[in-house]
Amino acid sequence: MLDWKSLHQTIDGAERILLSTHENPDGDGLGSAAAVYHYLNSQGKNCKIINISELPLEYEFLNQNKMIETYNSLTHMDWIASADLALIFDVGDYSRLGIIGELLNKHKIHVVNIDHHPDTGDGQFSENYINVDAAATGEMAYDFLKAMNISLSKEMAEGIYTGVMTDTGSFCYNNTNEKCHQIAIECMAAGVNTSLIYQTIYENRSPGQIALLAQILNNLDYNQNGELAWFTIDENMMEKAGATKKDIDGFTDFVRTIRGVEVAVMIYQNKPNSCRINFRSKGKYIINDIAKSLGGGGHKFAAGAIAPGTLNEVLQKVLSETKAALAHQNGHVI
Ligand SMILES: [Mn+2]
Repeated sequence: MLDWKSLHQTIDGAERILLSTHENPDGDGLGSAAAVYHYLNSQGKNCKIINISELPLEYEFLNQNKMIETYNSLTHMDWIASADLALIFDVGDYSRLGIIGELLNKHKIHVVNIDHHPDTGDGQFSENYINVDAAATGEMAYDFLKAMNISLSKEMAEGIYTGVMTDTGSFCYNNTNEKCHQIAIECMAAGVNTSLIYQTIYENRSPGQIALLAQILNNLDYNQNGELAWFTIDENMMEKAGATKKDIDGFTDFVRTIRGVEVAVMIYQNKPNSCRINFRSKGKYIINDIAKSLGGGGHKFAAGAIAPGTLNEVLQKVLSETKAALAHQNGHVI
C-alpha cells in the first residue's frame, strides 16, 4: 500500500503546483492529471497542467476552462521555476518530460512521480509513488483521492474514468481487474457519461489515420509461425495518407487482435535517424524486456522504445531481439 497520506501532506505544504505527463500524452496521463487538478483546485492551490506536447483533439473534453496547457517558454518558464511541487503522472521515464523535466531539475523543484510503470531507477524523481499492479495511473489518482475520503466530483471522475478506460482497452485487456469495474461504477454514479467518452476518444478517427491503417494492413508481415506480426511506417506512408504522428496510436493493439498473433510490433520512423517501437502481447510472451534491451521499457504486455538508426537498421535489430526472446520464452505459458 502506498502512503497516500504522506503525499497529501506534501501537497498541503505547497502552494504552486505543476502537473504534467509524458510527451504524446494519452488518456491515462491526461485523465489522471485532470482528476488531481480538479481536486487541487478545489483546495485553492495555484496549479497548472503543462505538457510538452499538444493536447490531442479527442481529449479536448478534459480541457475545461483551458486548464491543460502546452509548454511555451514565454509563459511557462518562470512559472515552473517558482513552483513548489511537481506531480508527474504515468510518465514511465523522466526523459519523457522533455524540457519540463530539465527545468524542474535546474530549479531543484520537488518532483513526485505517480506511475504504474516500473521505476526506471534513474533517480531523477524526488519521490516515487509506483504501483505496477495498478491497471492505470487513473486508478492511482482514484486511490490518492480515496485515501482522504474525497467524494468524486463529476470532473474528477471523468479524468479517472478516462485513464482506466483507455489503459484497459475499454475494460478488455488482461490488466482489467475488479477494481477497474468498481471505479467505473463510482464514476458513473458521479455522473460520467461513459458512452460519450468512449465515442469521443475512439469513434473520432481522422480519415488520414484510416488511410494509413489501410497501408499497414496491406503490408503486414508474420514470423514465428504467425505468432509475431509486425509492420513499419515511414515518412512516405505518412505523407501519402495525410496522417500525423498521433494517428499511429492504437495500430499495434489492432494488429494484436489477429487470430494466432501473440505479439504485435510496430516500427515507426519518427525522425530521419530514429524509430519508435511499440510492442503488444496477448499474454503468452512478456515483451517489456525486449523493449528494455532496445533502450525503452513499459509493462509486461505493452511496452515501447525509441531507438537510433534508419528504419531498416532498427527493423533488423527489433526482429532479431524479438525472435530470440520469443524462442527463449517458448513453452513457458505465463
Ligand atoms: Mn498508463
